Amino acid sequence: MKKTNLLLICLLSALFINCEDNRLQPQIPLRDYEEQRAADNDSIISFLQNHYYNYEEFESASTTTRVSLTIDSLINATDKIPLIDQVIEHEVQVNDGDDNFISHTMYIIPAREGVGGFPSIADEVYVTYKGMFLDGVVFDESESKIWFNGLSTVRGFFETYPFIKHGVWDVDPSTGLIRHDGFGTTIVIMPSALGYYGSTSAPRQYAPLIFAIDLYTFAVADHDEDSVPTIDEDVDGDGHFNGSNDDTDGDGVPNYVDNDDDDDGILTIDEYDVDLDGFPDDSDQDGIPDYLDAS
Ligand SMILES: [Ca+2]
Ligand SMILES: [Ca+2]
Ligand SMILES: [Ca+2]
Ligand SMILES: [Ca+2]
Repeated sequence: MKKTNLLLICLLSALFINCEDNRLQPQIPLRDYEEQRAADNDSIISFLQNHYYNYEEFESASTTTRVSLTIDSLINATDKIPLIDQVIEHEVQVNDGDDNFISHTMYIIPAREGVGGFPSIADEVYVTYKGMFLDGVVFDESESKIWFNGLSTVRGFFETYPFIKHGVWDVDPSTGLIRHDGFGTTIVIMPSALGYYGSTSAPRQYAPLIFAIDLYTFAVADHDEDSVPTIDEDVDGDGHFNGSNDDTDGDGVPNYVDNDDDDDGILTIDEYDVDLDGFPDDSDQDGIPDYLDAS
């Protein structure tokens, strides 16, 4: 089967102007988010109770070796630890398209702890990954390391970044090739609303997704290159970058892609931290930093 990089659908498809807000515009109405949330969560809980993953392989593998996730039924392996006993729950708010935010639960398993720090949800990551449906069908996998731009994948994928520690790398003097070591691997099981939901270009509509993500390194994203990290341009801190609260000057361009956030004619990069003390400047000391203060 030809492998396509379905995560990149987000970048290429007109359905996903920006995946981070999951505002889909399909031909037929989307299913009710509340009903789908409940159905997906029931499917996921049942799946977690009845399956296990190859955790022994992850435990015994060398820290330089990538392990490919496999998940099997507990029916013939009753001595294995069920997924439900290994998951951490994480709530994520999703916009249902009418600016109602519905809380969805994603289930996270840190399969292998990395040695470095965690990216933010907005950062650029260098990863390998495997994506599966609950029935075990692999719909996407990259065994080769690739970069993903910040916020360019389905939400449940980038919401997992703060749960994966990166690794370290060096150059093998004998071959000149880069060697990676100590990278973290995290498994996430997510409802369809954090995946492709009802997108007509989805590999399967309304399907909960499983990903295993191996994180080699990352770069702090700054989409508009205004020197403010993208994660700090989520003004209200709700994890959504296109919200009405995230456009300080109200010009329709959210701060993370607006290089003059207060529309005062001075580029953000020229008024954010001019004295280079590591803090946003606030000349008139009114509590509003200069780059967000048009007055
Ligand atoms: Ca926001
Ligand atoms: Ca703006
Ligand atoms: Ca900006
Ligand atoms: Ca400005």
